Formats: sequence, structure tokens, C-alpha cells
Amino acid sequence: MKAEKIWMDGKMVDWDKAQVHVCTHALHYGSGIFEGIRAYKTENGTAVFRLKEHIDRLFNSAKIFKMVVPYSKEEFKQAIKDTIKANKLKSGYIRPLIYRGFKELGVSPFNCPVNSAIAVWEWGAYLGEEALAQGIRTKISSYARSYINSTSQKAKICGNYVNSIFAKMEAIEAGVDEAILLDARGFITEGSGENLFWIRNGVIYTTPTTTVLEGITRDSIIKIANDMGYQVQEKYIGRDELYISDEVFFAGTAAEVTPIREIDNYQIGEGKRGPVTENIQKKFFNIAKGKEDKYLSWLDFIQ
Ligand code: PPE
Repeated sequence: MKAEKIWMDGKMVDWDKAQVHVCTHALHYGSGIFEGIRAYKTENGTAVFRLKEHIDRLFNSAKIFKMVVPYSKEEFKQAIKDTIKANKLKSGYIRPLIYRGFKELGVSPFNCPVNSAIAVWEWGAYLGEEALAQGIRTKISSYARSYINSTSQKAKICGNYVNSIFAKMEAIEAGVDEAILLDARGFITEGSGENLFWIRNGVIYTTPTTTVLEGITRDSIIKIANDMGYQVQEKYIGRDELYISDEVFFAGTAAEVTPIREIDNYQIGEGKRGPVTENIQKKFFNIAKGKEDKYLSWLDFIQ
């Protein structure tokens, strides 16, 4: 993972020089917020997928976490585009980060400055190219998703990912690709970094956003699926309903649309990417790559 330049507090800095002090508040306490955005190569150049929605969520995260961002949304969007250009990125991943920097340590963040950075790099399939076609193996995590009143799932807070890291480490050490977390009540929530969808008798289901991140890919898939004539419903379920679903898949910026072929050693459906997942996945990539006129408003082209 490497590119040329990183945008730091308004300046383009060499990748290797984009450093912070070890007493940075966020490094000790997770007091940052971030976004994950993808840019795709299209016939009309590089396009950022749903930039507006990502910037809106970034600023909502900042509001929830009581950080005053020293830039407007427009300035931040422009900084992202400038970083893509400075790195001549054709397609890949964009990681904006707003964090409490260094002034003093102690849990209260209020005296620490609000710093910002934007990194971009080439990032292919999150769980491997084969995962997109064949599906992945997962397990239900023994770690519960953070309780709704422990932190905020609406905000994409760095510290929230400690919960995800525990689940991911457990999954990897168990020999599978990804974890699915339950909430404290035992209802299905999401993966360590992806929302979850499942399909039964032709109906597509997903978790309500109360207990999960309000995913932008999730929102895109609901819209795409509705436009394709599928019925989409939000529902809280237990793990057993996933075991007997016809198809299950993850959705996220990094993971895109990744089929799940196994959960806790139960084969899901035919044990490979199912037909509904394949239809939606195909449509999703066509839209992201600018091949669907109807959804061009979701793309911000880099001039
Ligand atoms: N849930 C969680 C917990 C999550 O982290 C993500 C994104 C999603 C759902 C899907 O949201 P969206 O990207 O808006 O569709 N996870 C980001 C970080 C992954 C990482 O490994 O880092 C991402 O996909 O960019």
C-alpha cells in the first residue's frame, strides 16, 4: 500500500512524510472519524462513487463526535479530488480521516486540535478477487456488536473498530474470511466492515440501521434492487434465519458486493454466489463504472 502524496491539513505531503506525534490523542483513545470511498475507472475518466453521501456522513460523524471541522463540505470534496489528481489515481480507495491531534493527553478531547488527512491508494477486491465470484466463508462472532448506548453506530468513529478488530481476529484465527456480529440481544447486525443482506424466497432483507453503520453501499443496493423489481425489507433476525437463507452477501465500499457461501460451517444455498446476488453485483459494478445512464448522478468525475 503506497501512493505519492497525502493531503494533510490543507497541504500535499509526501507519502513517507505524512506523520503525527506519538502523543496524538486519537492514537491513544481512538478519537477520530473516517470515511472509506471508492473511485472507479469509467469511459469518461475516474469517477468517485457517491462522494456527496460520504462527505455528508463524514460531517455527521464529526457532529456526533463534537468535532468542528475547519473546512466546508465543498472544500473537503475539492481536497479529495485534488488528492486523486496529485496521485494520478485511476481507480482505488479514498480514506479521509479527521482526528484529535496532539496538545495534551487525558480522555477529554476538547483541548486537542482537530486535524485532517486524505490518503488514496490502489485497492482491489477487499476479500480477494475470487471472493467476488465464489463467495467467502464466515462465522458468527463471539463478540457482540457494541451496544447501541455504548457508542454511536451512526458515526464512523475510529474507536468503534476495536470491536470489529476483535471479531476479525477471531474469524481469521478460526480459518474463515470474515465475522458476522450479533447485537447484545442476539440479533444479526453486520460484518466487521460491511453491511449484510440475505435473500429468502426472492425477497431481499437487511438489518435496520439502528444497530449498524448506515452504509452507503447498503443504500445503493436497496435503490438498485427496488429499481430491478425486487422487494427489499428491513428485519431483525437470529443467526438461524441466515443458515436457511437462499443467499447471503456483504455490502460495503471496500467489500463492494461479496457473496457469502458459508456461515458457521453451514453451506448457504448452493454454496456459491447465488443468482440474485449475481444480478445485483453486476448492476452495482456497471453503475460504479459509469455504464448506467440512470445512475450517473451517483458519480463525481475527476476532470
Ligand atoms: N458497516 C461497517 C462496520 C463498516 O465499517 C462499513 C464500511 C460498512 C458497514 C459499509 O458502509 P459503506 O462503505 O458506506 O457502504 N467499512 C469501510 C472500512 C473497511 C476497512 O477495512 O477499513 C469501507 O468499506 O470502506
